[in-house]
Amino acid sequence: MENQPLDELQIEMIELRHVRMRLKAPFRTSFGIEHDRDCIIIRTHAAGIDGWGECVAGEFPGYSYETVGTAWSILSEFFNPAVLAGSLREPGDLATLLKAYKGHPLARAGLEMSIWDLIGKQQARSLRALLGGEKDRISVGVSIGIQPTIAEMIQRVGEYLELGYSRIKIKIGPGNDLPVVAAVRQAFPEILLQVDANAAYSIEDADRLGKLDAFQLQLVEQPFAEDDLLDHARYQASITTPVCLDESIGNRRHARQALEIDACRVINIKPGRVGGLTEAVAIHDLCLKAGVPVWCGGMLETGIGRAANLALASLPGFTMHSDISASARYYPQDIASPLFELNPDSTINVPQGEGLGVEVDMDALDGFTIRREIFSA
Ligand code: OSB
Ligand code: MG
Repeated sequence: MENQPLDELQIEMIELRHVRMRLKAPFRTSFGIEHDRDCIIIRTHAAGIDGWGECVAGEFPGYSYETVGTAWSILSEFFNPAVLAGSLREPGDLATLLKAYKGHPLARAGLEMSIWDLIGKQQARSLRALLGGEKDRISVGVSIGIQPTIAEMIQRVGEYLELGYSRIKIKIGPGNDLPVVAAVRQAFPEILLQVDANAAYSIEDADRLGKLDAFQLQLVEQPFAEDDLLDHARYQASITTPVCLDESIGNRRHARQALEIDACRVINIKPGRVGGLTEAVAIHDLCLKAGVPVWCGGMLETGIGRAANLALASLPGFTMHSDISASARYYPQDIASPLFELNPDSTINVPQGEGLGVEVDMDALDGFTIRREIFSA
C-alpha cells in the first residue's frame, strides 16, 4: 500500500444502521436459508466528509459466529468509543486502536471500510489506488444457492450462463452433493464450475467427497470445519482438484500455515472474514509470493461492500473469477449508485471515483433501515 503520509484524522461521529434488504430470490447454503439480507451500514464522519462501510455479519450465526446483534454490541460498546477517542493516519491504524480487543473481524472490517472510503475521499484517490490495485475490470462468476431440485439447479445455471457469467459456483451440502454436481456437469460439460460446502462435512465424508474429483471442478471450497486445517490437508492429499479455503482463513497467519501444510491450493479472500482490507491485502501479498491464486469471495453485499470487493480484486494476484456478481443478481433495489453491471466478457468494472467510488442513495438507505444509532466523541 502506497499511501501518502496523512495528517492525523480525528473521527467525529460514527453512525450505525441495521439494514434489511429483501433478496430477489432466497439464498440457501448448507448452513441455512436467507430470504432477506441483514447487515450494518456504517458511516464515519470527519472534517466534513462521510465514509461508508458495510459490516457483512448477518441475522444469524450461520457463516460466522458474528451476527448483526453481536457486531452492533461490539461496535457500540468497544470499537466506536476507541475510534472516537483516538486518531488515525491510515486505515491500518485501526488495528492499533483496537489492539486490546479480540476477534469480531466482521465488525472490525465494516468500520475499517468506512475509514478507507473517508481517507480516499480526503486524498481524492480511489480505493483501488490506495490498495495498489491495477486492473480496470474484474472477472466474475455467480454463486448459486442450493435449489429444491436438480432440474431447478440446471435451470438456474443455464440462466446465469445466458446472462454472460463464465464461471459458476454451486453450493453443496449433505443430501445435495454428488448427484447435483454430476447432473450440472453433464448438462454443461465445458463450463468453469466449482462447489462450496460451507464447512458442512467432516473427515468421515472424505471418501464421498473424493468422488468430486471426477467432475473437472476448478476447486472444492471449504468442505470441513473452520478450525480444521489438518483434515483439509488430508483431503487435499487425496484429490487432484484444488481445495480452496474460505472460513478457515481468518488472517495472514492462517493463510501461511494452510499453505505450509498444503491444506489448500487456492484461497478465497473476503475482507469481512479477515477483519478488513488491510489484512486482505496482506493475505493477497503472501499468496502472490507463494504463487497461490486467490479470488474475492462475496457476502451478498450491497453496492457499498461490492465496491470495496471490486477494488480489492484489482490487485494482481486475483487471477481466478471472483464471487462479485452484478447488482441486479441480488436486490430489486440497491442503496448505492451506480449499479454494477456485467460486461459481455463476464467482467465488472472497478469503480474509479474517490474512495469506494459509489454514491449512497439516502432515500433507499432510509427505506431499508430498521435501527439507527449515532455515536460521537
Ligand atoms: O461461502 O462464499 C460463501 C454468501 C454468504 C455467505 C457465505 C458465502 C456466500 C456466497 C455468496 O457464496 C457470494 C456472493 O456474494 O455472490
Ligand atoms: Mg464460501
